Amino acid sequence: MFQDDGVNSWNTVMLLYESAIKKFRTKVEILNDEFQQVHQYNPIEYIKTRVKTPESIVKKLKKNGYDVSIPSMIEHCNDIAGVRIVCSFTSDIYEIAEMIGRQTDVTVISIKDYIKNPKPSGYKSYHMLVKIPIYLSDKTVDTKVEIQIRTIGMDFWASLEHKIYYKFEGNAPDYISRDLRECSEIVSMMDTKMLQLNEAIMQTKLEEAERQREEKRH
Ligand code: 0O2
Repeated sequence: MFQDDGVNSWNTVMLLYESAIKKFRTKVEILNDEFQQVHQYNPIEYIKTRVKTPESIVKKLKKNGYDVSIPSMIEHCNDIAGVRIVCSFTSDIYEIAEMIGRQTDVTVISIKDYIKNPKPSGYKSYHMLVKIPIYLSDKTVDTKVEIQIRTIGMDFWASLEHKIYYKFEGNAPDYISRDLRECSEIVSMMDTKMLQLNEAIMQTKLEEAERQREEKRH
């Protein structure tokens, strides 16, 4: 399938993508710990990572009309290394994205904001395509990672929609597609409500802390 006699052997390329995921996961965990110190809560509920399977890579290359070779997949398949960051609140998504963008060794290649511009399916998520340097023993290789940042609600919706999409092989009846879009709206309403609740709780906590400080002064 993938044959290449140059330095880009399949194993080396996969090692790079796996290393990029490892490195990125650690970065995000550190940011989460720092966020916990500053804001007194963990914005990240969980992180999922995966390296795309060879079958999936071949399918995507063929679908988009590219030849099936290692250089072609490095150039055209942007989501071989995938990191999904699932947050508590919509506001966390943008803060995390900014924190990632500020890392000096991360180069942001492109951003797709499917929260501000949802897909026709109702899909919402914030996508970042970045590259990070991977230091091997004799060279440094910039490696691409696709990051998807979303709330638990958006993740719940996307997981179910993905299953349904596959069940109908992309040809779901109209009423199912419509209901899924409606569910996406419900998830957005819930996200907004949860964010408002969290802000109200944080405000109450601040006021309580202020009241206690005042009591101590008198
Ligand atoms: P999988 O199995 O999730 O890995 P590109 O990836 O940039 O070359 P594309 O396809 O335009 O090209 O990228 P896009 O749409 O920005 O993002 C692709 C990924 O986002 C998908 O990966 C899904 O994970 C997710 N996604 C995009 N649209 C939808 C949607 O309508 N529903 C759901 N559930 N997920 C979506 P893959 O490669 O499809 O597969």
